[in-house]
Amino acid sequence: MSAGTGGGRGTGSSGPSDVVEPRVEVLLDPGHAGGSLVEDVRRGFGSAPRQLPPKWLYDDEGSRLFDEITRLPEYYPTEAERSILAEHAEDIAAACDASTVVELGSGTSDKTRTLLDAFRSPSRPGGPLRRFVPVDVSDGTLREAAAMLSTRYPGLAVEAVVGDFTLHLGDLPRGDTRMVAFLGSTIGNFYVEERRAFLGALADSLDPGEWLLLGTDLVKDVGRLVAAYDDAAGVTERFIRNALVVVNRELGADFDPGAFSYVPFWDPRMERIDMRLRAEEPQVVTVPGADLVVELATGEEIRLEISTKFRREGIRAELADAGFTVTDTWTDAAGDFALTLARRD
Ligand code: SAH
Ligand code: AVI
Repeated sequence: MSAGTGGGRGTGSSGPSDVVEPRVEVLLDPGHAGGSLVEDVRRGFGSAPRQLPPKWLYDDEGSRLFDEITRLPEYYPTEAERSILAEHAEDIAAACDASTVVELGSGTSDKTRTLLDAFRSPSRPGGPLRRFVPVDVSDGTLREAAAMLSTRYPGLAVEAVVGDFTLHLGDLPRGDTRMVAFLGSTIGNFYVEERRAFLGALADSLDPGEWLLLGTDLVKDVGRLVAAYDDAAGVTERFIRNALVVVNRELGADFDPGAFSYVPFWDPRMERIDMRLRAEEPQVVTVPGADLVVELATGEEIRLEISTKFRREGIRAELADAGFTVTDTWTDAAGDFALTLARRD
């Protein structure tokens, strides 16, 4: 997220003819980084291992680095999910009667275009999609994507929301039947308890009969998994290290990102990649904005992100617990990634 998100609630307007300018609603308050980051730093740096929620990875530079990650040869999830969408977007659009698509953690909405193409088809059984609501904490990336989509889909109402999907699910636009798309396996970046809370809150925010399209990366060969998060070009390392730069900028901290080494590893018990930074020397870091001093011994680690991998039966069970019934699941040819369509009970 950018410091100083700019704009206000509903800053967009309708343009002439059938071109609809994107509306951008800002739900993050302007002091977001100063408030919520302070709490996250105080709570996270006081726990063992020390940690930070992954949303702080996505300032403008973090969003740019993530985009670079999606094009790395080792990072297979984006292309795997794209290939499922290329093959099955029409099946998805035909299987659900939504006239609004909400996309959580939409980023550049790059893959989403394939889905929107299918939903916009005049021959779609439920009629063409009326509204698209991309939701992201990364203000600049979201605005750029929303403008691109309004140009590409004249007549589609693009109503972007700068918001946090752990806080703002209850504030999503209502009215039509909605399908919430949560792609990219971003759900894997939650801890188990957070994932349960998120799915519960999502179910609460939807009416019976509304839809969820969930992208999940599947458990596979450990060598491929580790390589995807420890790429030869070092882009993932820069992405993870950037979180310390964010804390320096937003809270005036004096982390030296170069004094840490990047330590990604597979946790077989939790079936997740764990991405940490390890102090290479003893350090005393001051974080004035959080009124905090962090003392790190050599070898001490900060966990910046996890990326959980899933099994089909686990996805079905977690969705059922939250109040969803799975109606379809599609995977890519290699069985690396799954897209699951589920209906709110
Ligand atoms: N959906 C895209 C992007 C995935 S990267 C894809 O499949 O490629 C994760 C995205 O989620 C980023 O754009 C990031 O800014 C956003 N994000 C991370 N935490 C968030 C939160 N708590 N609320 C809203 N967006 C969040
Ligand atoms: C956004 N999310 C699903 C990515 C992942 O694969 O867990 C973030 C990422 N972190 C490092 N590489 C990619």
